[in-house]
Amino acid sequence: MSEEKETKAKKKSTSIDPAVLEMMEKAEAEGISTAFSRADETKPCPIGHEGSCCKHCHMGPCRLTGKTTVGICGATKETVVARNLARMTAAGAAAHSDHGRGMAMTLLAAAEGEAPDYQVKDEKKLRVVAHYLDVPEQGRSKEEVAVDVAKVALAEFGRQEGELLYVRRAPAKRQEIWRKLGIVPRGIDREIVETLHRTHVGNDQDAEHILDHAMRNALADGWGGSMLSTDISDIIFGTPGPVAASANFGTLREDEVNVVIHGHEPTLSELIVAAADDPEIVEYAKSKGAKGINLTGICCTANEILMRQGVPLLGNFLSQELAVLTGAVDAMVVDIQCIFQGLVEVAENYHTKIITTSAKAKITGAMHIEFHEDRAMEIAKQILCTAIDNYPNRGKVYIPDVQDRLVAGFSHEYISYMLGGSLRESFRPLNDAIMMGRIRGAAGVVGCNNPRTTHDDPHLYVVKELIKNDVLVVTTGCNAIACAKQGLLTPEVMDHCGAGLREICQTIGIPPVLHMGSCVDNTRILTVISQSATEGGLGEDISDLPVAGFAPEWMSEKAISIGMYFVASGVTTWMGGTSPVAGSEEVVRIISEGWKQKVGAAYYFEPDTEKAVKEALEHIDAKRKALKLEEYSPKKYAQSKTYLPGDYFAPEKHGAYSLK
Ligand code: CUV
Repeated sequence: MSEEKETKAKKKSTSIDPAVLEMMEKAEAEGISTAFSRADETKPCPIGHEGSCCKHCHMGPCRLTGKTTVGICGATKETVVARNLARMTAAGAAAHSDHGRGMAMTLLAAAEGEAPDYQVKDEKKLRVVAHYLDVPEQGRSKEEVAVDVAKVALAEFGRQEGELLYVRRAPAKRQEIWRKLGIVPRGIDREIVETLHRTHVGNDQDAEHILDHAMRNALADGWGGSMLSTDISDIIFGTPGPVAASANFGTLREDEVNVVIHGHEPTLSELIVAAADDPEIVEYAKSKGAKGINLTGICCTANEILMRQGVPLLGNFLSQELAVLTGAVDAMVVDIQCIFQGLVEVAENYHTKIITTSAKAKITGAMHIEFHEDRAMEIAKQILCTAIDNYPNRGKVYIPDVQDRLVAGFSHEYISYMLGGSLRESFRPLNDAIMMGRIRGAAGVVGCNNPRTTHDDPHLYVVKELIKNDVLVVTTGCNAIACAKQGLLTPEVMDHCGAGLREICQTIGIPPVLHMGSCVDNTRILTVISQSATEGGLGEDISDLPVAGFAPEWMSEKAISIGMYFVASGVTTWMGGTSPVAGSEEVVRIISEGWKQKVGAAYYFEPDTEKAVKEALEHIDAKRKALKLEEYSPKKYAQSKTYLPGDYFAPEKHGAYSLK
């Protein structure tokens, strides 16, 4: 291949996002290192990559490869691979659950009057959550209830015995399965600590046994820390309902102070959104020559403030460094998780201030303005003023003119409301549509970006194929952002979905791809499927439902925990990319065939995206058959519009929207 052709092919395989490709060219021309270029330069260690490296003691690391089949202690490949997967689960669960703990502490501080900038915004949800947590609420003020809800929530982290209270939100049959297997999570922290204990040298050395506990640990995340996080965020900031917004680099403004919010928690970002509306702050921005303040977001903190405030999305995980390269970002405010240390180095070439804000996460070389909830608004304003002061330091600005529209904000409360109206909120119409075969099934498509694959390509492929095949898609995290950037969260997408699904979506008035929020909000999906399972007509348990899970471009340990709690809850899940358990066929068997027997669902790592979708559709059809539902026939509800491979719904393909 000629050099030019090779470069073109390489560029094409980097991303399907035109704005990202444009910015990549700029990075290359300026010789700036990004995750994309570093991924090219750094090959993953093949032994660690497949889970066969044990570095849990200082006799090693033992690399179980070639003739070496056991570690110094005698640990087998099965044990080592299982340990590594369990530890990934623990770290992922710890990250999400600690975020949940933070939300509970904010609620407590707010209710006790120690965080005056926060209030209970959604009292209805507070009272519903009180009921789940056995907190009496009748005849009590919302503050009284909130104090108790926060305290009970915090106690769930330190619970030593019994069962997490939210386990009762799962269908009865599912709870029985967990009890029979002895994997009902006790306390959130306890399960995480126990995973670390069991996987310390010389403890649990039976792969299946290690992995049973990994499931318990993941369940503590899904039905514990993460679910509490979603609920309490809704209580403090409001339960989302549909909002229209826009996405991609075109959400940056040349003539306004651009503040990019990146990370995961809504606590500070919500206040930044409020502070940006303060007339004094706006005036201050004007005094520096800007027309105003423009907020746009990256990763899950962006999803949080999109869902509740309609703040636009700049991009997902792999867009973070490229955002700085525009020269238009006056401050990037980060809190926790998914933040590249590389941002600081990129920012050295531009005027952008990278501002870390969490007491848990500093980055060498970044500015640190620590966030404290008792002075929340004051700090939010201080951060905005720092960005405003930086506006006059801008050099040349380059913003790709790429932007698409989106509709987000589909909380489970809203989904059930739109299905039945306020008097008859229920999942009945959804179940009926599935039973009739108009909707073939449903799938959650979630998770990160990973520079080891073409950015956003597997995400988009999976979603498009599913809706074309009459599968309703719910999305969160970086998949949701990928969908947003390519116009998949718009009504126009209806033309690209199967006729049956289209008919239902048009009747109910929803898009076929529902943005349900951030990664902790995957628990909204657990709630939807639990309610769908208990509604009737589709079996009695989550594992009876014709549903599937996907994380086509996962990279974080949180995604491993999420995938695992979906499987342990009964949803067969396909993770994309290469497998972190490929080092042991036995572990691969345990988490697929083995778990199918145990929990009624399999955990697959499948690098071939087409194959994964095909298998998932077969799985959905098999579930339909087992339920004795009408056989799904795509022809029954008129012909669907044909979709051509490579036909992404990029703005240029269906007419660019200008929202400026
Ligand atoms: Ni929490 S965990 S890269 S932002 S989805 Fe995006 Fe979502 Fe993965 Fe991180």
